[in-house]
Amino acid sequence: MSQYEAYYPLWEKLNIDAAKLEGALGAAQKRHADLFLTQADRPKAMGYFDDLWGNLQTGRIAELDKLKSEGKPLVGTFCIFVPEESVTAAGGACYGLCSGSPASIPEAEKELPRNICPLIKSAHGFKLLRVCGYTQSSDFIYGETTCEAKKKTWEILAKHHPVHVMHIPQKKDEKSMRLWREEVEEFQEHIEEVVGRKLSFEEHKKGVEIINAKRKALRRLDALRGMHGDIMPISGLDSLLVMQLSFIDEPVRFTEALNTLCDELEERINAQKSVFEKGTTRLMILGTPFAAPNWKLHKIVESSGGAIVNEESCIGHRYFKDDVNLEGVTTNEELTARMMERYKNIDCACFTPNEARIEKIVKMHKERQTDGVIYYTLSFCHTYNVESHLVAEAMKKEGIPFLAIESDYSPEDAGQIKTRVEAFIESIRLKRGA
Ligand code: BJ8
Repeated sequence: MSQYEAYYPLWEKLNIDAAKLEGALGAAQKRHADLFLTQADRPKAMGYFDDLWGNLQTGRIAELDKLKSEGKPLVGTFCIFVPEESVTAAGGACYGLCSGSPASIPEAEKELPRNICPLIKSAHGFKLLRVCGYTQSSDFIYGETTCEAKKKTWEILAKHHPVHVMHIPQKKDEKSMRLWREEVEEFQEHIEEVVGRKLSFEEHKKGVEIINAKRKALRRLDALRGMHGDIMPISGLDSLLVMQLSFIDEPVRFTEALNTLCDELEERINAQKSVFEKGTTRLMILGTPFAAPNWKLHKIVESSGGAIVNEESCIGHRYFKDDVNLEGVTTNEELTARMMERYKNIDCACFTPNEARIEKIVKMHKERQTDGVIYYTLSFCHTYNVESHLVAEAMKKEGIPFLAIESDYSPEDAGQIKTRVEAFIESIRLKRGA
C-alpha cells in the first residue's frame, strides 16, 4: 500500500496526475534527506520544517482544500509584488507555486522556448504535468509583468488555468505609482469577488499584522544566523529551506515555529555553539530567487569551506526587509497607501534605475562582515544579469571580493561551479592570510 493512498481522492479531485506526483515526491524526499538530514548538529527545531517539507503535497494541500470548501481564496504567485496581505485578510492562502525543479522543464519546452529562465519553465511544466497541488488548488494564478519571459508565458499558461496579470511598472515615479496602486486595488477586488463581499478595515489590518509578524521572525533568523561573527548557529542551507517554506505555510503557525527555532539559535549563540568552524569564509548571495528545491549553490558553497550568511534575494532579505507601517492608519485607503510605500522599496532589477539596491548591498555586507559576495543569476534572466555589471563595479570600488555565477536547475554544471567557488574561497583566504 502506498504511503500516499489516503490523499488519492484529494489529488483526483484536483486533477493531479497521482502516479507522476508520487514518483516526484519520492525523489524530492530522498534529495531532502540526503542534503539536509545528513548535516551535523542541526537545530532540533528544524524538525518542524522537515515535516512541512514532507507534507508539502499532502497535509498542506488538504488544509488548502478545507479553506476552499469554506469559500476562502487560494492564490498562486511567482513574485513578492503580489500582496499576500490582502489574501490573508480574507482568510485565504497566498503561496509561491512549484517552480524550482528541473524535472518539469522538458514538458514545458513543448510550449515554451528553451532559452528562457528555468523558473518560468519549471512552473509551466508543473502545470502541464499536473503535479503541483498548489497550482491545481488555486482559484487563479496571479502573474506580473516583471520580465519578458513571465509576461508572455502568462498568455500560454492562461490556456491551462485561470490567470490574472498585475502590471508592475518599471520606474518608481508618481505616474507609475498611480498605475501600480490601481493594479493593487484590482487585485483586492479579485479577492473580494471570491469571498463575495468587501473586506473591512479591521480584516485588512489583521492581514497586514500577520504578514508583518512573519517578516519580523524572518529578520530575526537573518540576524541570528549571520551577525554574530564566527558563531553561526544554523547552516545557510537550513536557513534557505525555512525561507522557501515561508511562501507555503500557514503564516501564523509558520511564525510561531520560526520563533521557536530562533529561541534555540539564541541559546546556541549564548553557548558559543556554531555549525561552522572558526574562520569559515562568510559569504552573501545576491540575485535571483531560489525556488525550492533549488538548493544547488548553497550545497556547493557550504561543502567547499564557505558559510552563507544571507541571501539578497526575493527568497531572502528582499522579501522580509520591510514591513507595512500601520502607525496611525484608520482606513482601507490609507492602508493601501502604506502597502504601496513598502512595495516601492522592493529593489528588483526589473526597475530602472535601481541604485538603492547597490547601496543596500554594501550596507548589508558591512553589517554582516562578509568576506565576499556571490552574484547568482538564473540563466537567461536579463535584468539581473545586466545589473550584475553595476554591482560588480560597486563591489570593486568597496574592495569586496565578487564572484558571478549563472546557472540553471540542472545538476550538470555543479562540478564546474564547485571549482569556481573553491577558487574564490581560496583567494579570499590567501588575501586574509588565513
Ligand atoms: S521582485 S526578482 S520575485 S520579479 S522569472 S525576473 S529570475 S527571468 S523572479 Fe522576481 Fe518579483 Fe523581481 Fe523578486 Fe529573472 Fe526568471 Fe524573470 Fe525572475
